[in-house]
Amino acid sequence: MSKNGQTQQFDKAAFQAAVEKHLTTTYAATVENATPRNWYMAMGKALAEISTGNLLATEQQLASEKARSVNYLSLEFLIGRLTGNNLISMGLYEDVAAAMEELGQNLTDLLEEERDPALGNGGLGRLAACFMDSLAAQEYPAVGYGLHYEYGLFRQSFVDGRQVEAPDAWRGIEGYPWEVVRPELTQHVSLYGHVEAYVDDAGNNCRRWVPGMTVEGIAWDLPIVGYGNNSVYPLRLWECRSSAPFNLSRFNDGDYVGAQYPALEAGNVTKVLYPNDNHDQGKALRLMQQYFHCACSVADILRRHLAAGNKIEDLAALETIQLNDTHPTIAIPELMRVLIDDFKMSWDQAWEICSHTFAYTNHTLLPEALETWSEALIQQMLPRHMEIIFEINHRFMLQVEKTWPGNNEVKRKLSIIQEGPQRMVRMANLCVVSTYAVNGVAALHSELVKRDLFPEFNELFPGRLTNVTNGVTPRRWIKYCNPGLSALISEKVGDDWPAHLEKIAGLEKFADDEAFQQRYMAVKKENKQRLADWINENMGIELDTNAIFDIQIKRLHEYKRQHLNLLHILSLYHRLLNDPTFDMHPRVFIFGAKAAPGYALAKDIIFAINKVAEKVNNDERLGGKLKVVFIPDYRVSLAEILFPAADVSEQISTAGKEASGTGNMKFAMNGALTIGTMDGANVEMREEVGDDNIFIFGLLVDEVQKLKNEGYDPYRYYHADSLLRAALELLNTDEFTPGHPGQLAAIRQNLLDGGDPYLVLADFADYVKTHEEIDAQYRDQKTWARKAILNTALMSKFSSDRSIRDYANNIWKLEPVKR
Ligand code: KOT
Repeated sequence: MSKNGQTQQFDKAAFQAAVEKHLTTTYAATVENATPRNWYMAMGKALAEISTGNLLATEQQLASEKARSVNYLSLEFLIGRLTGNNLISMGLYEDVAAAMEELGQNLTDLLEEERDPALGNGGLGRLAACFMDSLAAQEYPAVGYGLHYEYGLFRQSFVDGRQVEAPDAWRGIEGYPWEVVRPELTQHVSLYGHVEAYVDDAGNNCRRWVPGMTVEGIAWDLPIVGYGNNSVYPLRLWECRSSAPFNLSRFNDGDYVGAQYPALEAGNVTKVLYPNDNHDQGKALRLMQQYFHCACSVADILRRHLAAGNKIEDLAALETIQLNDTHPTIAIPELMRVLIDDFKMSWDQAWEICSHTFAYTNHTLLPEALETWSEALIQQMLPRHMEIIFEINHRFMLQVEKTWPGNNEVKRKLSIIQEGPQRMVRMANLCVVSTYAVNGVAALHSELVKRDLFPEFNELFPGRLTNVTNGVTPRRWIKYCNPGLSALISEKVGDDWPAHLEKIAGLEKFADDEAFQQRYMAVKKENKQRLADWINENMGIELDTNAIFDIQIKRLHEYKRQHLNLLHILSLYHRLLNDPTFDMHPRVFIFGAKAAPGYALAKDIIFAINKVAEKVNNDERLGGKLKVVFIPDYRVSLAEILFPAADVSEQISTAGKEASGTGNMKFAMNGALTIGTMDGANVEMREEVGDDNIFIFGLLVDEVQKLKNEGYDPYRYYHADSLLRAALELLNTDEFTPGHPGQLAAIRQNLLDGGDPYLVLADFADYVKTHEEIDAQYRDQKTWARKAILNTALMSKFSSDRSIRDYANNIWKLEPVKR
C-alpha cells in the first residue's frame, strides 16, 4: 500500500475522461448543463468500473485457489452510502477530490447526492454491513447474500409531531451507480405445488417436488472494497421477477392486463423490506422472501463450488454458511432437498454435509421476535421442505428420547414443531438442531442464550453454543465520519490504526496531556457545530454547542426505553420551573428513531417527544437550559454526523433485553461517555474503559427477574417518588398539547396500569441520579476530556475486525487469502 493507502496507480486524466464519458453517454448530460446529481452518478460509475474489475479478479483468484469461504446470508444489509467509504478503502479520496475539483466539482457536495441504500432496519442489518467491510479488509474470502429490495426502509417525516411513512425508492430513476447486474447468474425458484413419490432407474423409492409456479432470481452485485488491499467481494442481492413475463395463452386470448398478473405478483416478492425490528409478523409474503433469498443463495453457492471444479461431497470443507438470525433458516431444508432430490444423496450423507455447513447467530431473546411459521403455510408454499423438516424433527426427537427417556415435557419444549391449535415451526430450534455452531452477540447475551433460551440444547450439544461479541468497522465509524479525530489519532499513533485498531490504545498515554485534551475537545466542538448547523438548516432549531449533547439514536422500542429518557427530560422541565434551587448545565437531548408502522405505543412515544420538544424549545422560562430535538428520518448518513457530535450516549435498555447494541460502540469510539444499564455489550465496554469512565445505573438482569417474580408494582415507585410522579402527571395535562389534554396519556397508562413491562419506573430514580453525576462531571472539562479520550483509546476490542477474526478462528476455520 502506497501513500494515502492507495492500492493501485491512479491515472487522473483517464479517470476524468471516464467521468465525462459517463456524463454524456450514460446520463445524456453535458459538462455545461450537468446537475450535481449527474456528476455524482458519472463519478460513481467511473469508480465502480475500477471496483468491478477487482471484483472479477478476486472471484477468479479465489476459485482457482480453491479457497474456503464464508457465505453470509442475511435478509438485511444496511450498507449506507458507498461512495465516500469506497474512496477511502481504495485510497483514492484525496486524488478523486482533486480530480473532481479540476472539473469544477466539490467532492463533499457530490457525496451528499447519494441516497442511503437502507436495506435494513437497524442493528442487525448494520452489523451485516460492518462484517462485510471487515471480511474484505482482512481478506477472508466471503460472499454476502441478500435481497435487492425495490424499496428500502420507509422514509420518515413528522406531521404535527406524528410519524408519517413514505416509500424509499433508494435506486432513484437512474439506478444505483455501484451495482452491477449479473444476468448469467440468474436462478429459477419454485413455489407451491405438491410432492410425489416415484421409483428411479435403480429401483429406489424417491420423492420429488412438482412445483406450482417458478420465479426468476436476478443477481445484482455491490462491491465490498477491502481497505488498503485490492480484494473486492460481492454483496449479491437477489431481485425477484416473473419467469414468464406473460401467460401466453391468456395473452393470445386477448386478456392483456390479466396476462401480466403473474409478472406483477413475482415482482412483489422483493418489492419492500419488512419494517419490523425485533418483531416477527408472520406474513406469507415474508416467508416467500425468505425462501426466495435462500433458494437463490444456496443454488449460487453450489454453482460456485462446482464451477471451481470441486466435488459436491466436499461442500462442507470449502464453504460455510452463516445464518444472520433465523430469517434465512429455510436454507437448511433447501440444501437437504437439493442434495437428496437433485444430487441423489442418502439422508445421512446430506445431513452430514448440512450439519457441518451451517452456523447460526442469535440476535435476540425477545419472545415476540422469535420466528415461528405455521406448518400449514409452509406445507402449502414449500411442501417438500415441510416433509424434510418433519424428518429432521423425527430423528431429533429420537435423540431427545435417548437422553431424557419418557420425558414428554422436554420433548414438547425442544421439538421443532410447536403443538397447539395451529401447529408452528420454531425456526430457532431448527437452527440449533441443524448447525455446527450457534452464537450470541455479546458475552452477557450468549450466557442468557445458554441459561434461559436453550438450556437443554446446551446439555445435548455441549460446545455448540458460544459467543462472538459484536463490533463495528472503524473505517466508516471513525475514519470516514470523524476526519478531525482521525487526524489527531494518526498524529499520535501512526496512520495504520484503521486496519489495526489495537493501535489506538497508544492514545491512553495522552489522556492527561492538557494540550492534547484541548485539541481533542476542539475536534468535539467542531463536530457538535457540524451537527448544530445541520439541525439549524433542516429543522430551524438553534443550538448552543456549549451545552451537553446527549443523544439516543436507535430503533424506537419499549425495551430500549426512549420513554425513560423522556421522563428524565420531563423531570428536568419540572425542576427548572418549580425548584428555584435547581441548577443544571445546559443540555440538548437529541433523538433519532423510526417506529415500526404498526407499533402504536412506539409511535405515541415519538409524538410525545416531538410535542415536548415544541414546548421546551420555545419556553423562555427555561433560559435556554433545555432543548429537545427529534431528528426525522434517522439513517446511516445522519448517524455519521451524530456519533461524532455526542457528549453523552444513551444505552438504557432494560437489563437482559438488548442483545448487544452496536451504536454504544460507535459513540464511545468517537469520545462520548455512556450512560447505560448492565446490558448487552455495555457490560464489556465497562470492562474495557473501567468503571470511572462510564455511567452505569439500574437493575441487573437477575434483579429484573427477581422483581418480576415477586410481582412488580409500578405504583409503588409512583407513590414513593414525587419527582417521578410530577413527570408522569405532566403526560396527563395539556402542557405540551394545548387544548388537547390526554393526548400523551397512553404512555403514562402503559407505565402505570399497563404494568410497565420494561421496568421504566423501577430504574427512574437511579437514572436521574446518574444524570446529575454527569452534569457535575461535565462542568470539569479536563476530567471530562480525560474520560472521553480514554473511551476512544480503549475501544479496540469493538472493531468488527476482531469480531470477524473470532468467527474465522473459532467457528468458520477460515484463512485470509491475499491478492
Ligand atoms: C429481529 C427480527 C427482525 C428484524 C431484526 C431483529 C433483530 C435485531 N434482532 N436482534 N436485532 C439486533 O441485532 C443487533 C446486532 O446483533 C444487536 O446489537 C441488537 O441488540 C439486536 O436488537
